Amino acid sequence: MAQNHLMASHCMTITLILMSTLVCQSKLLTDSLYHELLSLPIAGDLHIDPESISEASVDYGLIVREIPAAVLRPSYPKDIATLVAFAYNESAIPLTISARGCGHSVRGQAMAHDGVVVDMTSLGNKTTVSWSQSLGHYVDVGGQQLWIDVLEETLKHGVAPVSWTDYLYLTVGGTLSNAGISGETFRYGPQISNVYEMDVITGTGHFLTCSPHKNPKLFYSVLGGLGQFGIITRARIALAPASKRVKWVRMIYSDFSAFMMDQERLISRHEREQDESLDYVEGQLLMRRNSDSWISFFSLSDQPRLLSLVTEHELLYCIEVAKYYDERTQSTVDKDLEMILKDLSHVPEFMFEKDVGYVDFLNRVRAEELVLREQGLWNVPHPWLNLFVPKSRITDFNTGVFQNIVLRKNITTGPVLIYPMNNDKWDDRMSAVIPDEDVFYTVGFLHSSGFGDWQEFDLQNKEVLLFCKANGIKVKQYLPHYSTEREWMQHFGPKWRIFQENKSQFDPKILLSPGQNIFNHN
Ligand code: ZME
Repeated sequence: MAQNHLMASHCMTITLILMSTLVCQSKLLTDSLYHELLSLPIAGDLHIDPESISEASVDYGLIVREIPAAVLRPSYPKDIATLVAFAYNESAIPLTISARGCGHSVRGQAMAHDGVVVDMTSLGNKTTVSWSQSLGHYVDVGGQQLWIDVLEETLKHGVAPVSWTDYLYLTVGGTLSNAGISGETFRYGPQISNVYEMDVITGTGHFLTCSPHKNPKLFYSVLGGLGQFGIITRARIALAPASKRVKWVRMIYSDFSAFMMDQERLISRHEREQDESLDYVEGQLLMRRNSDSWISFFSLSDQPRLLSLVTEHELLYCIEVAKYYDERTQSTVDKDLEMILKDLSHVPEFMFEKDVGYVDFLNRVRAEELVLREQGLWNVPHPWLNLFVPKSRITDFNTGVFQNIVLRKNITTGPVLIYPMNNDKWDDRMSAVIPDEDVFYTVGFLHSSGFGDWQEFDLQNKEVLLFCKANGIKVKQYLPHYSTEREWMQHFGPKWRIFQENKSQFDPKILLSPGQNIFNHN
């Protein structure tokens, strides 16, 4: 072991000498910082080669670029604690630290300018499914693990998590630091509402287990905490018996008010508490301009009349629902679904149904990814904007944003998601911020900029936010991106004081996740 560390340190020293002749290093990266890092027992897991550095300098958004001093690929969670404890206790130079999973942030949230990016994926997969009298089935997974791997492992035991994101190649730590939302959220709450316990390395280098009963302040701060309080190395997640197949339905609306009323009915308490209710409710804005992002769901024989309807109306709205089933429920699922959908007001003859495997459904965005990769349209800028819009203003939002800004600009490529969820499935003690109405919509502009020209989308995003501000529509950003403290204070509203207080307890030296730009405004 000691030998290994010496060897590794030696290698790093040589690389260092080579590096300093190759790249223009930032002023902060003094020899003394490297000298100190090298003396740590984790020296062998620190990387400063150009490839490691440049990988950690970008994210899925391809909009911001921040160059770290080094990348840590920990062998064990305690290696992260060693790094953070060094940064907190010893480092003469302020050393920021960011946990990075797959780097699926879109505004540099997992970056650390002149700091250390912890490449969590080096920790690998370890999944333990357990059962207890009080909790039923649950799974312990590393913060670095992908949800697709959690799904695969839990299915071996006939169980699975109940709340998902649309895309499963994201890490557990990453989604729990935000919220983790999808079509299941209306019924089961976001992913952060389905966590029993976590192991967290705080900004002081302490390795703590937290839950609603043990270190509760840390538990509630970390969930939706944007990486500000600690690094999640383990999460214990609620499981339920897994389904086998899915009835997957899309219904088309030309009238926004009918669309909205039906969507709200489908997520209402009355509906969701029926035993045989829907498992998933989402929705999308359909336009000719972004038809690439929605047309493939429909059969070739249905596509012409859909394209003709969208040309006639310019804007269509689509409600997408799913009902999960297994051997036990397959004989009744069609009848149950028919009951749930029977009085809806979609355009007549514009309901489309598919029957797919459970994993194929949950992993549906992966199929889109593979197509986009094939076309060279995956690793392109993603100037995404995700908003939570209070229900009371969603009609004004439709008029001002969808019917005015979006149609007039006519630049939207990629999906535009719109679906409602229930406030009572969120826990206000957690750091995640939502509007304070019983029902609010998520609206996601998942722009893809095929020509590398993201600025025009950014201008549209700014116009949308300005419209909301000017009209008093109190939207909250999901996966928020702000650059001033004033905006962050406004974002957190009444939670700001607690958020700040928790910061000073768990990361008093402001070392963690600097890429969020919340506390590091000098
Ligand atoms: C770039 C891309 C995003 C391709 C498909 N998507 C998505 N489709 C549907 N829901 C999504 C999504 N990305 C997040 N949620």
